[in-house]
Amino acid sequence: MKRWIVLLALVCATSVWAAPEWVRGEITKLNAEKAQITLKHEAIKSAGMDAMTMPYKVKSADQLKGFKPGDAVRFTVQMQGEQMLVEQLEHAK
Ligand SMILES: [Cu+2]
Repeated sequence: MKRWIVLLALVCATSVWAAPEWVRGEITKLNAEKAQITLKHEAIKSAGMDAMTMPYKVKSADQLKGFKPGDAVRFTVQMQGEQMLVEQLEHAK
Protein backbone atom coordinates (compact mmCIF):
# COMPACT_ATOMS: atom_id res chain seq x y z
CA MET A 1 0.00 0.00 0.00
CA LYS A 2 2.73 2.45 0.97
CA ARG A 3 4.66 1.51 -2.15
CA TRP A 4 1.64 2.39 -4.27
CA ILE A 5 1.39 5.79 -2.67
CA VAL A 6 5.05 6.51 -3.39
CA LEU A 7 4.62 5.33 -6.95
CA LEU A 8 1.51 7.47 -7.37
CA ALA A 9 3.38 10.47 -5.98
CA LEU A 10 6.16 9.94 -8.51
CA VAL A 11 3.70 9.67 -11.38
CA CYS A 12 2.00 12.82 -10.14
CA ALA A 13 5.31 14.65 -9.85
CA THR A 14 6.39 14.04 -13.42
CA SER A 15 3.07 14.62 -15.12
CA VAL A 16 1.79 17.56 -13.10
CA TRP A 17 4.88 19.55 -13.95
CA ALA A 18 4.31 19.03 -17.65
CA ALA A 19 0.87 20.60 -18.05
CA PRO A 20 -1.40 22.35 -15.58
CA GLU A 21 -4.86 20.88 -15.83
CA TRP A 22 -8.07 22.48 -14.57
CA VAL A 23 -9.91 20.04 -12.34
CA ARG A 24 -13.47 20.37 -11.12
CA GLY A 25 -14.38 19.70 -7.54
CA GLU A 26 -16.33 20.70 -4.49
CA ILE A 27 -14.98 22.09 -1.24
CA THR A 28 -15.82 19.82 1.69
CA LYS A 29 -13.61 21.47 4.34
CA LEU A 30 -11.61 24.63 4.57
CA ASN A 31 -9.00 25.77 7.09
CA ALA A 32 -7.71 29.24 6.30
CA GLU A 33 -5.26 29.28 9.23
CA LYS A 34 -3.48 26.21 7.91
CA ALA A 35 -3.94 27.22 4.26
CA GLN A 36 -5.59 23.85 3.76
CA ILE A 37 -8.59 22.82 1.76
CA THR A 38 -10.32 19.47 1.34
CA LEU A 39 -11.66 18.87 -2.13
CA LYS A 40 -13.95 16.22 -3.51
CA HIS A 41 -12.51 16.19 -6.99
CA GLU A 42 -12.98 14.49 -10.33
CA ALA A 43 -10.15 12.42 -11.82
CA ILE A 44 -6.93 14.36 -12.45
CA LYS A 45 -5.77 12.79 -15.70
CA SER A 46 -2.39 14.49 -15.83
CA ALA A 47 -1.62 13.18 -12.34
CA GLY A 48 -3.06 9.71 -12.92
CA MET A 49 -5.32 10.32 -9.94
CA ASP A 50 -8.82 8.94 -9.64
CA ALA A 51 -11.76 10.92 -8.35
CA MET A 52 -11.53 11.21 -4.56
CA THR A 53 -11.84 13.47 -1.56
CA MET A 54 -8.52 14.62 -0.16
CA PRO A 55 -6.89 17.53 1.67
CA TYR A 56 -4.61 19.93 -0.17
CA LYS A 57 -2.39 22.78 0.89
CA VAL A 58 -2.97 25.98 -1.04
CA LYS A 59 -0.17 28.32 -2.05
CA SER A 60 -1.37 31.05 0.27
CA ALA A 61 -4.23 31.40 2.73
CA ASP A 62 -5.40 34.49 0.80
CA GLN A 63 -6.58 32.19 -1.97
CA LEU A 64 -9.30 30.86 0.33
CA LYS A 65 -11.00 34.21 0.79
CA GLY A 66 -14.55 34.12 -0.52
CA PHE A 67 -14.72 30.31 -0.50
CA LYS A 68 -16.67 28.06 1.82
CA PRO A 69 -17.55 24.37 2.14
CA GLY A 70 -20.10 23.33 -0.46
CA ASP A 71 -18.71 25.66 -3.13
CA ALA A 72 -18.19 24.22 -6.60
CA VAL A 73 -14.70 25.07 -7.78
CA ARG A 74 -12.09 24.39 -10.40
CA PHE A 75 -8.42 24.24 -9.57
CA THR A 76 -4.94 23.40 -10.79
CA VAL A 77 -2.31 21.54 -8.81
CA GLN A 78 1.45 21.49 -8.78
CA MET A 79 3.98 19.42 -6.88
CA GLN A 80 5.84 20.94 -3.98
CA GLY A 81 8.31 18.33 -2.87
CA GLU A 82 6.21 15.19 -2.50
CA GLN A 83 3.07 17.12 -1.77
CA MET A 84 0.42 18.28 -4.18
CA LEU A 85 -0.35 21.92 -3.83
CA VAL A 86 -3.36 23.82 -5.13
CA GLU A 87 -1.92 26.54 -7.29
CA GLN A 88 -5.02 28.21 -8.73
CA LEU A 89 -8.54 28.11 -7.33
CA GLU A 90 -11.68 29.57 -8.87
CA HIS A 91 -15.40 29.32 -8.44
CA ALA A 92 -16.91 27.00 -11.05
CA LYS A 93 -20.07 27.96 -12.86
CU1 LIG B 1 -6.75 13.51 -5.09
